[in-house]
Amino acid sequence: MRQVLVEIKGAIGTITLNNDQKRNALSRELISQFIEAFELCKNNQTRVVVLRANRGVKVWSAGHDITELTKTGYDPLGYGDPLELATRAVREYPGPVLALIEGTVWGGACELVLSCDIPMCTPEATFALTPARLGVPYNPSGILRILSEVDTSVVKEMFFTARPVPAERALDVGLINHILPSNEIESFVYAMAEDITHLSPLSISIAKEQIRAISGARPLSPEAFERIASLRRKVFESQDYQEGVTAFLEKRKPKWKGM
Ligand code: YXS
Repeated sequence: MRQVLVEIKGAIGTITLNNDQKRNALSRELISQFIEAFELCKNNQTRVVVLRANRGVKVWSAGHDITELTKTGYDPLGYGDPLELATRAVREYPGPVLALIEGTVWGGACELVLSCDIPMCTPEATFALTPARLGVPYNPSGILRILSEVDTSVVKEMFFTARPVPAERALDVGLINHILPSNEIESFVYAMAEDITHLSPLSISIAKEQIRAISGARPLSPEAFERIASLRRKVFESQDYQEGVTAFLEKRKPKWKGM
């Protein structure tokens, strides 16, 4: 079964997450098909991509595939990690990527949504950043990307409570651009996509790249970077990290030791 579907109609591509059984967990296999889909759209000079899950899902994506989170001692969110590759495919796509979100969004899938250029959702959608549920040390570039879209105090609340943020509040804090009822969201998203296809592709693609370069430009001294790297190593080498992942897979609550 294809875990990611892609359909190109005229200048608009639709990429659909299609592994409902595993709640569209972002596994290596799903991400490899995801990146292929974006390559196909790029090779077809597709101007706009709509990224969605199947119509009516309860879970848009459950985030990183927890069964693939590496064991203690290895960075779970390294530069070459599937989640990083997925967000990079979206950010580097030369045209706008519109996210059509129904259902709940978890963990690294929130960052994937925030990597999209224009995220839109139905009123039932929620967004939860969940590293603290699993003992995962989130990565600095991911945090920087989230901070470039959402206020620091809101980002702290999301990381520290792991609570799902409802659509209304997500709109207020800049996580998403529009909320539409489920019977209107498709026509709204594709009307916007259609409008974009009538505008200058060059102007739009360099505006996207400039916004990406400027919003991500925050000075970080080598010393600060090394300190962050050592803090993250302390976490991904911890027993708590292994306990968080194991507890999820054993469908039980984790017992944190803080070490
Ligand atoms: O038992 P089976 O084989 O049917 O599989 C179950 C789940 O194990 C599986 N599944 C996942 N497998 C791998 N990775 C996942 N993230 C994941 N989520 C779910 O899908 C099957 C159906 O799941 P089930 O029965 O729990 O479905 P549900 O409808 O009752 O509940 C849906 C969720 C999303 C509320 C629940 O599955 C859930 O809480 N999933 C984990 C959400 C989460 O914590 N995601 C963060 C992943 S780690 C990540 O993204 C970053 C590394 S970080 O942690 O830093 O944010």
